[in-house]
Amino acid sequence: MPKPLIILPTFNEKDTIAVILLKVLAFESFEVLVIDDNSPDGTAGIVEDWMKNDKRVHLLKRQGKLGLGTAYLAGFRWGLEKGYDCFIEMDSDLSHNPADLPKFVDEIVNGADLVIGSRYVNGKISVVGWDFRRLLLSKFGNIYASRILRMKFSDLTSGFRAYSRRALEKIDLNRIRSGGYAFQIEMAYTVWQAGLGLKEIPIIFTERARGSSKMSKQIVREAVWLPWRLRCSEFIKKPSSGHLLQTGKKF
Ligand SMILES: Nc1nc2c(ncn2[C@@H]2O[C@H](COP(=O)(O)OP(=O)(O)OP(=O)(O)O)[C@@H](O)[C@H]2O)c(=O)[nH]1
Ligand SMILES: [Mg+2]
Repeated sequence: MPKPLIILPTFNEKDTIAVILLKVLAFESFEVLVIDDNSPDGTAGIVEDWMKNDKRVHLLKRQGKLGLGTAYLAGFRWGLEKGYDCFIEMDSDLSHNPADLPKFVDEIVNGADLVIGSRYVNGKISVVGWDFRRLLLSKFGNIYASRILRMKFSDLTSGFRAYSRRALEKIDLNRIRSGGYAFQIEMAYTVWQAGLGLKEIPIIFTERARGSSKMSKQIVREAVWLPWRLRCSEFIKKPSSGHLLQTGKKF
């Protein structure tokens, strides 16, 4: 049986963190690492209270808001050192459904190195609560990135995903530079270029009902430039592309 670590980045998620912990810890084999960037709303305090009664909850406290990308990288390094072998990224705002978690673990057990929870499998849109503008931005952003990078995936920006230990050991985490959505794209591309196996599984994404979004224009700008930066890097380092476990197709 794998040893899964669910990594929950938090910045001002006091309204949802306890519910997420309850739902994730309902699965007996799961452990949780919360990475909190000194949330002014006291999110870390709620987690610390949980830790008094539950050894499966861990907390990394950082000094201030250092971004989603570096939060996940810190979580991966922490988990690798402690010997976990399945690493699941999940938002802490209830947009991702904890009931889906076992499906991610199953795919890792079956040999996938990156499992992406996709909102757009087979041309369907499985998003609840977004206005048209937000949907368009996400859908167009995904088509844009996958075309430029020649990766036939429907949801490269999804933040609900699982990595095998092998994937995180094989890629050089020190070379990952991006923050928000771009971080998800850069990680998927890096796993792909390492020749590893990727798979998409369908999820339903529900817009947060509480707390506030940390999305910004800067995060969108970064994601616009990233695919071109990654393509340019191919001129320096010859890629060995990975494979899509679902269909075996490539652009
Ligand atoms: N530790 C840490 N967590 C962050 C940071 N920025 C965002 N997060 C967390 O990352 C997750 C995703 O952030 P969201 O604000 O929900 O971003 P999003 O899901 O792209 O946007 P919405 O759909 O508007 O919610 C949430 O759990 C946030 O609390 C950060 O700088 N540091
Ligand atoms: Mg969110």
